[in-house]
Amino acid sequence: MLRIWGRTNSINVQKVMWAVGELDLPHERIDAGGAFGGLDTDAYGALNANRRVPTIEDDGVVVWESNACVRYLAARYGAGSLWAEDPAERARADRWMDWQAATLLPDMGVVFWGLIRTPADQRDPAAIEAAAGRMHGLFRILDQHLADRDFVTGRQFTMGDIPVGAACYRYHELPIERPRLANLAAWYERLQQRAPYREHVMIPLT
Ligand SMILES: N[C@@H](CCC(=O)N[C@@H](CS)C(=O)NCC(=O)O)C(=O)O
Repeated sequence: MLRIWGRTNSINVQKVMWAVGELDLPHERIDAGGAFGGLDTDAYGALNANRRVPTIEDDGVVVWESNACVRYLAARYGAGSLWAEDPAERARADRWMDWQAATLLPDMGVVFWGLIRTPADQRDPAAIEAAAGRMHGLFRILDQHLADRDFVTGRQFTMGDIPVGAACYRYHELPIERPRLANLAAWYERLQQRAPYREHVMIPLT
């Protein structure tokens, strides 16, 4: 049985659970991290020396790093749906997965942590505003990419939509002003038609 360690309000856990939902995999999710703790035990450290969530274990295979978990599940269970066998097609998904983690997350993290997880009297408004400005610019790039595509790789939903899709929900839920990005909005509408997205990603920001 596939096991996933992680708390539901973590975007990185949400990516994995969304993939699990899309693939309809039998699984057990174990609350870990945040208020649940459990990351400092020897048993968890043996699974993931970084002591972060998510971690998955599938038939003896242990994977950590959320995007690596999504890729593993897609490769193992999602050939032809989440996973493209053609390297060029798969690269079209990979680049947006890496873009979410390496390019978007630094600024999005400042805004999310600043506005959602930091008490009002301890916030750095200038840093939040500057990061929000950069974040809008990054979503504008994704918006332009989506101008002639239903999903990030083309006509079909793939693993490439998962990290940026999870980030897109947060973007729309953050208490900030956003530019009107029509292509992004249309894609976000399409994502909302997917039950696993609604179940695992579209939950209150905490
Ligand atoms: N790059 C890692 C980041 C993992 C990470 O930082 N996870 C956070 C939650 S989003 C965590 O474990 N925080 C400590 C905790 O939950 O106690 C990934 O994508 O999986």
